[in-house]
Formats: sequence, C-alpha cells, structure tokens
Amino acid sequence: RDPHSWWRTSVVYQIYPRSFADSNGDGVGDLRGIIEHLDHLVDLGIDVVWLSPIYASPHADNGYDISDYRAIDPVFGTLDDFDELVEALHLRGMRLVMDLVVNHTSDEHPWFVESASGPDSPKRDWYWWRPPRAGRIGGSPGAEPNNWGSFFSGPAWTYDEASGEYYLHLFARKQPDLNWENREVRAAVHDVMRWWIDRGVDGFRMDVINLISKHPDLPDGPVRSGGAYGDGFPHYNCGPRLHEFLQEMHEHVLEGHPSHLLTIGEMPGVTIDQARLATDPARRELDMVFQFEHVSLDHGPTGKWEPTRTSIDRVFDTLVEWQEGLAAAGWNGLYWNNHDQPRVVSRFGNDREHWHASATALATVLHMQRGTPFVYQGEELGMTNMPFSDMAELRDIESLNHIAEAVARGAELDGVLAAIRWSGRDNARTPMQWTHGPHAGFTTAEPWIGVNPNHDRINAHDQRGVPGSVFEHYRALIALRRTDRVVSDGTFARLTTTDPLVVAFERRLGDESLLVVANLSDVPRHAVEAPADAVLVLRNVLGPVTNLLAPWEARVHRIR
Ligand code: TEU
Repeated sequence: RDPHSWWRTSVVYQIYPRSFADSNGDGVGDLRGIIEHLDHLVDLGIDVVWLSPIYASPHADNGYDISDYRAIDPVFGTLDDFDELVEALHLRGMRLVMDLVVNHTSDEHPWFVESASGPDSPKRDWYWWRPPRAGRIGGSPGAEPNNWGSFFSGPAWTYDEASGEYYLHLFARKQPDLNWENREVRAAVHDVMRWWIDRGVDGFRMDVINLISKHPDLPDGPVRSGGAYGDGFPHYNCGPRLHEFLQEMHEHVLEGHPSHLLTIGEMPGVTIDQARLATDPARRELDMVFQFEHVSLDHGPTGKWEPTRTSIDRVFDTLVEWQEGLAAAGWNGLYWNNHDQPRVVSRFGNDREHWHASATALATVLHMQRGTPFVYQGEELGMTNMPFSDMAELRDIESLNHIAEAVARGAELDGVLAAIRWSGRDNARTPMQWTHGPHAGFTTAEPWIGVNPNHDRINAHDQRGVPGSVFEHYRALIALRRTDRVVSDGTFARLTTTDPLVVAFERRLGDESLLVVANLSDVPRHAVEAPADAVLVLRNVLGPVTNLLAPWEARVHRIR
C-alpha cells in the first residue's frame, strides 16, 4: 500500500467543538470535553478527527472569524489542552485535521486592525479596499465599489468612514476577505500552517478555499430580476490564480513532510472539472474537495431560503456523476452532513416513520462509494433537524441576517421561519445527544443553543454497543472500509435499475466485488437480484431476506 495515500482507507469524523461536550459547565463545548469522549470515536472506528475552528475569535460566525491564528479561544480551553488532545488522539492511532479559515479573518484580527488604520498602512493591501463607485458619495446607497451581495445577506462591502473607502467581505462584515494577490498574505498563511504542523497536526480542511482568487478588477455580477445584488460568484469562484496558489502552498508547506498531510478543500459551487484539477495527485494541490451539488438540489432559484422538494434519485444521480467524474484522476470527499447542512435523515430520509432505516440506508449508500467519507457529530446516532419554533431559539448569523433582511423586505415571519427550519444551519448545531438525561448529557449548565427534545430516544448511551442501532451500523460500515480493499480501492459502477428509487452499484477490485442495493423510499420495492453465490455482508433491517426490499432497506453483498 502506498503510505502516502493512507487517507484512502480513512473515515473522518467532524467535531463542532461548541456543540460536542462541555467539560467546565459554561454551556459551551470545549477541548477537555472532546478529550473526555474519545472512547466514542474509538468505538466508532474513526481514524481522523477534523475540528471546526477553535482559534481566538469574537464568534460572529462561531469561530469562522479568527482574530488570532496561533491562539486557542478561552471558551474552548488552552494550548496545553490542545497539546493534550493531539497526544491523546495520536496515542489512539487517530490523526487531527484543523480547520484553516484563510479566505478571510475577523475584523478584530491585528492584520485587519492595522490595515484599517489608514490608506498608508503597510498592511492596507492585505485586504480588498476600494473607493466608492465613481460619482457616488461613500456610505450612500449604491455607492459600493461593485454590486456583489454577501453570502450572509446585504452587500459584500462595508464602508469605513475614517478612510472613505470600503472593504470587501464575501461573508459577514466582521469577516473581511484577505487579498491573496499580495505575496506577504500568502507567506503569512504558510507560516500559520507550519506553526500548527510543528505542533503535531496532521492536515487541514480549508474553508471556502475556492474563493481565495478574485478577478482583480472585481467586476459587477449579473442581477436577477427582483434581486437586490449582483452575483459575484463567477468572478471569485475558482478564480484565475486558484491553482497557482494551491500549488505554491503545496510546495512551500506540505511537500516533504514525512507522513503525508491530509488536505481537504471546501469548495461551494465547484464543478467536477475544477475538482479534478484540484485533486489530481500529479498536480500537487489538494487530496480531496467537498463539492456542494448534491446538497444544493433542494434549493430554489433564489437559493437555500427558497427550499424546494427534490427527489432522492436526483441526489443519487449527482453523486454518481461525481464518482464517474473523479474515477480516473482525483478523489471524492463524501458527506451528507456538516455544521452548515440540515440533518440528512430529516432532509433526504424520513425522520418520522422510517427514522432508523432511512438513516442507515443513506449511510450505506454514501459509505460504500469510492472516496473518503466524513461523519458529522451526531450523524452516527441519526440525529435529526431541530423543531425551532421561535426566532429567539436561533443563533446562526446567516439565519438571523436573513430574517432581518426578509422582514425588512416585507416577508411574513412565519414563512421565513419555515424556510429556516428546513435549510438553517442551526439544525446541525444543537448539542450532541449523549444521554436521555438533562441537556442530553452535553452540559450541566444552560447550553448555548437548545438541545433537541428527541434526545430521550436518540442518544449515544442507548446506541453504543447495541446491535442494530444506527451507531452500530456506522461502525460496521467504517470497519468494512478499513478491512476491505474493494471498498477503499475498488472501481465504482452504477447498475441500471427499472425502479428509480431502488439504486444499485458495484465496487470491483480484480476478481472481487461488492454489490450495493438500496430502496430509497417509504414503501417496499423489488430488489435487484444478487447472484446465487453472493454473500450478504451488511444489511440495515431485520427479517427474512426476500426479493422485496423493505422501506429504506439497504444490502451489501460480496461476490467472488
Ligand atoms: O461555509 C461556506 C459556504 O459556502 C456555505 O456552506 C455557508 O455556510 C452558507 O451556508 C452559505 O449559504 C464555510 C463554513 O463551513 C461556514 O461555517 C462559514 O460560515 C463560512 O465558510 C465562512 O467562513
């Protein structure tokens, strides 16, 4: 086996530290909370942990706004706690991947404070400062340097009275975009990476890394009818110098490390062709990317706040396109969930009548693909969306900004809340459900965001070591990847079925193959027949195996 691609047999577990486990009773999860729960990850069979940001931050976007890249935010603990966590993970044979958020910093980062001190600041060019649009008075409506909207509502520009200029922020106004055109910026990012590598980290998940290269002219984007802002996406998605920047980072930071460091690029809006360029090992950029196509199919024409129903077979079709598109070169990062996405069992499964079967069927269909699967905390328990009933229960800046903007536009609050219940990121951020006890065993205090009331029936305590549980199904899937080279290295081929809601595919390596069949619906359907000598290696429902698949039944057969 090639030791340089160790991650081909790995499964990554994402921890959102704020919501994982609170050790000191302040209602917020922390590093010691993670250290205390490592047995959960060991039981699951995980071998890589990705931590969402734990750096010093004003927490405008829960840590995706960093004010010091070399410090742990006190709410999460100390550098000593961090070192202890690294040691504890390594001792158990696990690796640690850090979140690298370098498309933007916090506006409270000293780099930005310095940059904002005036047009003559030596760091002025580290961010994107621009004068008002010609003929307009700074700060007046429409005077922004271009028409781009921010991902978090409102314009992508904020006016600075003192200098009479605007700065660019693709996300919140407290998240100014770094100017990667400036080589000092790139060198500073490389330094940060080396600092954490020297501290023992094993890789990076790079936040919106496809947005770091902007078209230097920052041209206006097309405005859709009725829309308030232009769509700048074509001018900063996989921009002109993206691949150059990634190759430079590889050469300056990642190359030559004794055990290959894992790199995962988060790339909303990335196409298969761009992803292949970024993950073809011969090009020395990244190991894998997160694409967003399969989690955008239920977004309407104006985006996530106009959710539409999609059919699960379209979701599967999209994943198949990615399997085929990255078969010859490149590698897939496989995920249903993360801290930005609603819970998959509520979104594409059926969290009411077929909660267990749909959670485990969706897991099977994803984990048996070629690529590196990611499990987001609580997914292995079948955690569901949160029944938010009031605005006061929400915490996410994206949702709160959207409410303010929509209501100002005259939208009905009820309708806005309904969309947030479907698409909102807080669905993924409710506390990890450890027990059926108070606050789900997450904290002894009032948690920073409400616990899902269903922790009385969905929790780790009731599932770990319990045959047939969602947790045990994930454990079995992860074990199969680690022990079976067909899962990690085999080819992927979709098998055509007459019923679009029954999906089937084959994984093959030499003479061995696995046949995966799943019914992705609420009613029984005809199974795809396996050859007579096939052996059933995994199944998510009980009862006799017949030529009918139960609702959301998934089977994995081995064929020799
Ligand atoms: O997310 C980037 C991203 O494009 C979206 O998933 C975003 O969360 C939003 O839903 C757009 O509608 C990354 C992080 O994962 C996210 O938590 C951060 O808020 C964002 O970047 C900014 O750092």
